Amino acid sequence: MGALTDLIYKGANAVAGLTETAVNTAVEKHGSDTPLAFPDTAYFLPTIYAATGVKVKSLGDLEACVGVLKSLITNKDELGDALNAGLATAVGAEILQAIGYVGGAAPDDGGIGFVPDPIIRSLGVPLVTGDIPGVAVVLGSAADPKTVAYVVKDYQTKGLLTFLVGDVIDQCASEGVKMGLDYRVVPLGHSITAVTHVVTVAIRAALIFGAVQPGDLAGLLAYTKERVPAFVNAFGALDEVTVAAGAGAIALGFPVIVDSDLGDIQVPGALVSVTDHAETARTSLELRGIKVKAKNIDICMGFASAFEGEIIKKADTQAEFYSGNNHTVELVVRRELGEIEDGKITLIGPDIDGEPLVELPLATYVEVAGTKMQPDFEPVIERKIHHWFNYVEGVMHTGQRNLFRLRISRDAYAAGFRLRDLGKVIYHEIMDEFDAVADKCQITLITEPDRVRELLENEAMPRYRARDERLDAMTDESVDTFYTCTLCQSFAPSHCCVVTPERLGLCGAVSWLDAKATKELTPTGPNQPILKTGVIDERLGAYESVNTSVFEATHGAVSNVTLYSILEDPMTSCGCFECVCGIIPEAKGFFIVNREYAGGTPSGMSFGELASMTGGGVQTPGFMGHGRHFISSKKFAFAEGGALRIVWMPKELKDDVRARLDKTTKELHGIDSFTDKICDETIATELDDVLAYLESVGHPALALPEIM
Ligand code: SF4
Ligand code: CU1
Ligand code: NI
Repeated sequence: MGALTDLIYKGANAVAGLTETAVNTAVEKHGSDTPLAFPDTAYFLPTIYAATGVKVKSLGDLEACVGVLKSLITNKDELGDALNAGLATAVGAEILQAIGYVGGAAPDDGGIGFVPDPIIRSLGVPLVTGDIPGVAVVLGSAADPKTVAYVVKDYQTKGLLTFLVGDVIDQCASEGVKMGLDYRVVPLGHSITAVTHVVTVAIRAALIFGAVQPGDLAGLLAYTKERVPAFVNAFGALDEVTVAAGAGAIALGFPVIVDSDLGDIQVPGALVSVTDHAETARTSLELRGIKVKAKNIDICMGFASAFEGEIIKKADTQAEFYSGNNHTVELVVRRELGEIEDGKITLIGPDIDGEPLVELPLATYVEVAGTKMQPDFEPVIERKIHHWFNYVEGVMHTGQRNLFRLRISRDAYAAGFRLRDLGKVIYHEIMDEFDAVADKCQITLITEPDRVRELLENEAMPRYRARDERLDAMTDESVDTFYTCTLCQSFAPSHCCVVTPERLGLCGAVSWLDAKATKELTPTGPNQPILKTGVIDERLGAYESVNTSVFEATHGAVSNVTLYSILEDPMTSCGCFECVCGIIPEAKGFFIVNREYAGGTPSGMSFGELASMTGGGVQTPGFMGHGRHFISSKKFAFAEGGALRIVWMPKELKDDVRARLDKTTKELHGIDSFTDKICDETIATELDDVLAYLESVGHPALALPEIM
C-alpha cells in the first residue's frame, strides 16, 4: 500500500475504534435516550446531517452512524477511497466532540469548541465582500513557536479568519498573538478532533447559504470545494490521526500545507510540503486561489480588518475624543476639482501629546472632488471612516457624524502614532475603495475647540439635517430605479436582494444609496439598476422589470418576487440576514427575531432554528430574512397590513427600532407609542401569555383579518 494511503487508513481506523468505544461507553453510562446536540444549531451533528440526512438527536442514534462511518473505510489503496476514510475521520471526530457536550456543558479543551449558527451567519457579509478573504486552519505543534505565530499574524494582517487546533493555541498565545473572534484568530481546542468545529462551519455554510440538501454528499463536497475558501496548515510532526483528518479536509476541497518534508507522498495541489515558514502563507493562499489586497499604508501600526473588533480600555488609552465631553465631527463633503489639493493632510490644533488621558475635541473633515463624485456618495464614504479607523491596531472607534468615541492606545502613541496618521488612513482608503469617483481628496483634522464648534454648527449639522431630510423624503415612489444585489451569490448562488430606498438589503449593510454608489464604482459589479417599469400590483410591490431582473440575476432560479409581501413571492434570503420574521397565526401577526438574540420565542424556536427555515436563496412564504432598518419602513409587510402586524420582538430590537417605528405607525395609522404594544421576552415568550398581553394592551393586529 502507498505510504500516504497507509497512514490515512491507520488514522481513520484508529479514530473509528475510538469513536465506537466512546459511543458504547456513553450509551452504557447515560442511556441511549440521552439527548445529544451541539449548542445553538439547527443542523444536529452537521457533518452527519449534511452527508446523510440523518438527524442525530440522542446517543442511541449514534450506533447506526458508527456503522456508516466504518463502511467508509474500505482500506483500498486508491486515493479516492482513502479520502473517504478521511471523511469517516471527520465524522468520527464530530461524534467524539459531540459526546463531550452530553449533559449540556461545553467540554473544556482550551478553545471555544462548537461555533453556533448565528456566528456563521454573521460571517456571511465579510466573506462575500472579501473583507475576510479566506479561512485558515492552523493545527499541530510547531517546533518553534515563533514560526506559527509569524504565520498566524500574517493571516491576521491579511484579514483571514484563522482557527487554531492543538498546541499552536498556547504557542500563539505565548508569542503575543491577539486572539478571539474579534481578532479573527479563534482557538477551537487542543484535541485534534476539535478540528471538527471548523469542518462543520464549512458544512453548515453549504446548508445555510447554499441550499444544499441534507444527504446530497456530492453537492456538499462540490459546494465546499468551490465556495468555501479554506485551507489547512499543519505544524510539526504528523501522526496518523492528523493525516487522516487532513484527508478529510482534502476531500472537502481544502489543500493541506505541512511544514515537514513529506517527500514523494505529496499530492500536488492538495497535500504540499512547505518547510520555509516565510513561504507558508503565500503558498497556502495561492493553492486555494485566495487573493488579498495589499494594504500598505505608511503608518507605524498594523492596519487590517482583523483589528476592527479590538477594544481599548480607558487605562490603556493615550487620547480620547468623545462627544459626551467635547465637540466631535466627522464630515465628508464633495468639492469642485479646483477647490482642493490632492493628498493634503492638515492638523489644526494640538496633537495627542501629553500625559494620558489627553481629551480633545475632534473634527475629521474630508473633502473629495471628482468628475463622477456625487453628493449622494458623501454619507456612503463618511460611514466608512468608522471601519477604517477601527482597522488600525491601537485605535478604537464607535459611532458616527457628531456622536462618536475615538480612542488611541498608549501603545500606538509610544510607537509614534499621531493624528495625521488618521488622515493618511482615510486618504489611502478613499483612493483605494472609491478611486472611481474620487480624483482628489484632502483631509483636515481639527482639535482647536472653537474651530470644531464652528464647523459643527455652521456646516456639519445643516448638512446632516439636509441629508436626513433627503433620505426621509426618498421613497420607493420617488425614484425610478431600484438595484439588485448579488454579492451573496458567492455563497448563495441563487440569491438576489432587491434594494429600494425603503427596503435595504437583508444583511443591513447595503442601502439604496450604497447600491447606487457601488454601481458607479464597479459598473459590472453586484448592484445593477432595475428600471421601475411594468407595475403588476402596487400593494404587493410586484413589477415586471423586477421579476425580469431577478430572473436574470438568479440564472432562472427565481422568477417572481414581490417587494412588500412576506406571504406572496417574498424575496429570497441568503443566510446573513440581521433578522428573521415569521407568523403567529393566533395573534394574526408577525414576530421578528434578531441574530444576536439567543433566547426563546413564542414560536418555540430559537433564532438559529427559525433562520434554518429560510435561506439559501430560496423563497419560503411565511418566513423572511430582513435588515433591522426595514422594520420601521412603511413598506414592511405592507401587503399584509404593515408594521401593525408586529406582535413580538426581543427587547433590545424593540428599543433599537422604537423611535422610527413609532413615527411610522403614527404617520400611517395615527397610533401613539405603538412599540409599547409589542410583546418581548421580558413580558412573555409562551404563546398564551403573549396573547394575553396583546389583549391587555389592545394590540391593533388582533382587530385585523386572519393573516393566512
Ligand atoms: Fe448579500 Fe443582499 Fe446584503 Fe447584497 S444586500 S450583501 S445580496 S444580503
Ligand atoms: Cu448574504
Ligand atoms: Ni445575507
